[in-house]
Amino acid sequence: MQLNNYIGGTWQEAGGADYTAVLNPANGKELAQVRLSTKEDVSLAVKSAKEAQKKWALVPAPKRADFLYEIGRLMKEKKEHLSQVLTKEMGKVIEEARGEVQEGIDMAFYMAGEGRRMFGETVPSELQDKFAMSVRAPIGVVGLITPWNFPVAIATWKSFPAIVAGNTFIWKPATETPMMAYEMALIFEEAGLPAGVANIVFGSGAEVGTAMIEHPDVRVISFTGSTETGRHVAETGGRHLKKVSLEMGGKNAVIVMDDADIELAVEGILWSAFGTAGQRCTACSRVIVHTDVKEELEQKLVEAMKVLSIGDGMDESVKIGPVINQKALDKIHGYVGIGKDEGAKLLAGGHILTDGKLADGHYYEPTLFTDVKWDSRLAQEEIFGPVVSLIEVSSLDEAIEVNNSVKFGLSSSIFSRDVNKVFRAQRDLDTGIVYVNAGTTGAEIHLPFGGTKGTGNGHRDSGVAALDVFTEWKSIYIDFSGKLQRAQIDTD
Ligand code: UN1
Repeated sequence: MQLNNYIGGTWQEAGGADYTAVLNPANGKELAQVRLSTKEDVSLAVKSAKEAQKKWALVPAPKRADFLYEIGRLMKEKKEHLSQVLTKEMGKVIEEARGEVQEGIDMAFYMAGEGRRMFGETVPSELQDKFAMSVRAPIGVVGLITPWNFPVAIATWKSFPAIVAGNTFIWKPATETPMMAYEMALIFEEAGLPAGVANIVFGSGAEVGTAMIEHPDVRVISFTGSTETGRHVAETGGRHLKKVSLEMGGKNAVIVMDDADIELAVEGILWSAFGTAGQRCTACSRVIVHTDVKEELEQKLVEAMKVLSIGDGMDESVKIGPVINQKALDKIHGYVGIGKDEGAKLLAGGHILTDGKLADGHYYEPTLFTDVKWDSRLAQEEIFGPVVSLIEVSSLDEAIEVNNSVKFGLSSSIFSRDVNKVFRAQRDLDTGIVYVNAGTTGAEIHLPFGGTKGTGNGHRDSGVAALDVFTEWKSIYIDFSGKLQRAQIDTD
């Protein structure tokens, strides 16, 4: 199967000479071939998006929303198919794949609702017989660059607000997960979305991503991915005076206080640290534990980790699937080595798994370190795999300080039954998302998603906040006095 670009409502073969193969991370089998696009392919897509945007902007927002309702309905109808493609392509277990597709469906219906809201403000004017209001205006052609770990959900967080607000888009999915983008293109086509509103260009970040960022007609870039690439996107986009919305790394922590429900904390840690094989931006990578419950937590975690089944995510009984590719596996294993060198104590895991059926895939054993120093590399750098570090603290203040010591600020969590501690924590934890008595994952689509410090640059995905990325504010003054009134002068 060869995947082609979707440009201007037609399927077009990319102009590049190279192909990449899409491989199932669970068993190494080839799923599809993708021909890589060039700068010229991006130009074609931008041209068609620009042309389409002129008309699309004039379609009333509730009518634009009707397409999103239809897209949501089709996603719902194809939910099982989409989930299976997602598991095969990306590796997450089928139950989680269904959850991710559901996130996309929810986003479709939620953003469709915005077609009848998209509130601006009407405010009094300081002058008589003058009317003042602000409206959200579309920006034009926007560029979306999405990662492989949530190949559908994150794309919907960006593309659906872009659509409802009257923009058209070029979407470059990650090279590891083009099949989900292809499936979405089929849905856009079936939903009857006008040609050129949605354009998908397959290819590398260096060629396609750069061409999108440098193209003068692409006015916004919304990017989710690594901090390193995000910095490059911001620098290049900045030079071209573009609006750049970045969603990057995390080093998320669960705090377990001495008054916590330990069983609940164990469940929360397991789910958020090892679910998706630790490959969520929101994954728990540190556990900050109070001295008085450290030993108990360690024992219970080690015990609970023993029953986590690892394997191909298509098997309904499997809890942890493979990691995306060999490079990821090497990186994760590299960090385990760093942890050992830094003197952290390995309590469980620490191996690449190659036994039996696992031999052809990329599997890493869920891994737990303890006695980790808060400022060590293991505790400070993003690993993006099933590796957790326990850090001991003796007070809430110290826990918050350790949580906030990393350069990222996406998600944090506290397990405590003391309402005073909980309220202090939700105020003082410096992340964009805070959970109380739950793990660090599981953001809902109608709230802003994003983080502080090295995680982002002040923008948010999903929620109404996403509209801020894909609209400009326009302030409109209508003078019906019949004479020239001068603001700040003729006010008496
Ligand atoms: C991500 O890992 O980049 O909050 C997205 C969550 C999911 C989305 C994660 N709803 O874990």
